[in-house]
Amino acid sequence: EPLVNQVRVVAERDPVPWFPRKIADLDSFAAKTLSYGEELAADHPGFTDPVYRARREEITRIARTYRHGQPIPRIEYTDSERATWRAVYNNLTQLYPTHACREHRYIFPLLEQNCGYGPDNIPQLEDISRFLRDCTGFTLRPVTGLLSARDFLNGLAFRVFHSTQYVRHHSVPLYTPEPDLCHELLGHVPLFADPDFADMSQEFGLASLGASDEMIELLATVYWFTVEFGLCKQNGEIRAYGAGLLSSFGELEHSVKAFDSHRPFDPAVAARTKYPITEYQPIYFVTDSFADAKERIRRFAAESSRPFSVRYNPLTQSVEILDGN
Ligand code: TIH
Ligand code: FE2
Repeated sequence: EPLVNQVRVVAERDPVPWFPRKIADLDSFAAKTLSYGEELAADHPGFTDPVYRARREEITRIARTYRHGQPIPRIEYTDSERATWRAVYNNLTQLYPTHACREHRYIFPLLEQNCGYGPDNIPQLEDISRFLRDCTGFTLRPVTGLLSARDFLNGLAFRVFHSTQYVRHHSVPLYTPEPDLCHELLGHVPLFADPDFADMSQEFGLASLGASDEMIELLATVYWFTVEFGLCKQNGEIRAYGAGLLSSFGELEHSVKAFDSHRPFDPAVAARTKYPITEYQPIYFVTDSFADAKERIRRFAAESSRPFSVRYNPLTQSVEILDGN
């Protein structure tokens, strides 16, 4: 083949987007956080209440200056925030025995015993992060609001979960369209203590490193339909494991009995399904087990055209490039 053609082939190949290679590289994300609320309805109460906005500003300052390795600063929550937490907590814990998956129900009492979970106390990210590290090696990092899908997923490759630290607006305790501390602590945290679920989450992260924009979009969509809004079948019953369900009293109750909306989990199908972010989901994907979901996600990700593969080295907390260039 003439040299000129070969040169063109090389030049046309898309450059690999930058990605973090060691855990401290995640420090660079803070400067790129999307300003919060961009994707939400302008009439959301959180964005029109000046007192609430000021409080958010105060809390998110922590996330902007946080660096890897530091303890996550503790927050003294206000009476209003504690009342919101109590309402969310008391409502949801009533539903968990009949609506939450086995893994969530198993971990929850451990969080009450070890991390100060309870209706009268808002647990601190630092205590939870230490607990998770002992369980599965997952840790938390505070985040101001929405990261790009790429940055958020990249964090999971290092078993790092970016968590907000502010509480939802007091007017909307039972459903809110944005992540908040109730969503992170009641929805996400219990599952990150489960080894299979932790592995499944890291699969998303590893697949996202240096992936094309198109692949990031597909992975973020599969993530949405699993880690955020996934259902599973256990002992013949439909249960929730998605954090967006486990943190929303209204949608948790709705989702498990919305049989017409249930589909068997297939990443290739989920990846191309459209979804709303400010209302209940019209479609829920149902999986048998996290181990099975992880395997399907891994196979789905392996079909991507990324010219190299990666492996996480937990001893050095860094990513090794296995082949390619
Ligand atoms: N809707 C969820 C709740 O009310 O707790 C919050 C979110 C889930 C996913 C994105 S925001
Ligand atoms: Fe979430």
